[in-house]
Amino acid sequence: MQSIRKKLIQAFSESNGEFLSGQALAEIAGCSRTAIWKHIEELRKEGFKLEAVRKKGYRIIDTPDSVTENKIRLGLNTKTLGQVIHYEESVPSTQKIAHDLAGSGAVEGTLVIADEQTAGRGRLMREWHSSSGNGIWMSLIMKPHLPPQKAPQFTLITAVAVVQAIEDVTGLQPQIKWPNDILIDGKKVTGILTELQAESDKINSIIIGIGMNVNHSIDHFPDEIRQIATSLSIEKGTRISRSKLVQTVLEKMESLYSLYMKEGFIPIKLLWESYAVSIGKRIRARTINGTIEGTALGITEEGVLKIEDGEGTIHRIYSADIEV
Ligand code: BT5
Repeated sequence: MQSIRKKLIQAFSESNGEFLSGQALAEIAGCSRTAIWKHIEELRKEGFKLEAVRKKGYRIIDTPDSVTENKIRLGLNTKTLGQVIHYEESVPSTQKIAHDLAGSGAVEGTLVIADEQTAGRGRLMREWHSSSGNGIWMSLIMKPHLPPQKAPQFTLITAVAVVQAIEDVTGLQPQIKWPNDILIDGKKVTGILTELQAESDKINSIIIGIGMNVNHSIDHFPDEIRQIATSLSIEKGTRISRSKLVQTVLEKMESLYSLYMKEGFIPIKLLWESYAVSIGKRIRARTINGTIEGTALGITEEGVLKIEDGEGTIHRIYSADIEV
């Protein structure tokens, strides 16, 4: 069933709004015309508007404002990332589902996405506010053949992919605050959570959680984050297609990941630094071992933040919360 739907969506993606006959669809999907008709009805129930014209066939004329599997697949231009999609309306956390899937043989690029999270989380088990229908709450499973020490670089690769996607889709110009915050005008619009399933010398899976505030108005945020959070729609003043953003994040991520696997971290580092908010500025880094104040010099070739304090000592920061 599922593979027929996949082929159908793929055919509509490639048809660029042209009609596809029932016969052509049946041939592409390898099933009967009755089966095609049933799938078309399912798509209609999901909110897709399909025009049916005698002797011409079907074409999609409108799509729902959703992040369902079908909606993300329609027009997705990737080879591996997002080729398997698990969509749920409401889950405690996409991260938890992705961990379970990764542990039971999920392929690289598997995407878990939900309309709502009831127990979304950030680093150190902090709460991640994930209200229904207006954000992107997703976890991506990656399986690079690399040692576990490389995993933090994936936070930085993802940050670059998210910034590029936001720029492409909205024209806004976000900045990155090391290691995992994407900001617009100093307010957080996206958080990234990179987690690992690994053995001592090799990564089994990296689970990359991405939380993006997209169509929130300020009232959607609870009091405690109203001063520090924003959404793309608040910044842009219009609604933004969540599915288009998901597709673009996956596309950017796929090309940055391939660049990284071919050429290493240096090209990513250069891109990352061009979007970073804190480089050259005085910052305060709160780590589990205490607070360090100084000038942010940049990141190392491993993605570690370097801070020079008042005495000229250079500190290497592996994990911290940064105040700019
Ligand atoms: C993060 O943690 O920024 C990582 C957030 C990752 C969320 C994604 S959503 C999909 C996947 N499934 C999950 O359960 N998680 C991932 P951290 O740097 O620790 O920031 C957490 C802090 O951000 C909180 O303590 C709040 O201050 C603030 N915060 C919470 N919700 C927010 C929101 N929606 N927008 C902006 N800031 C928020």
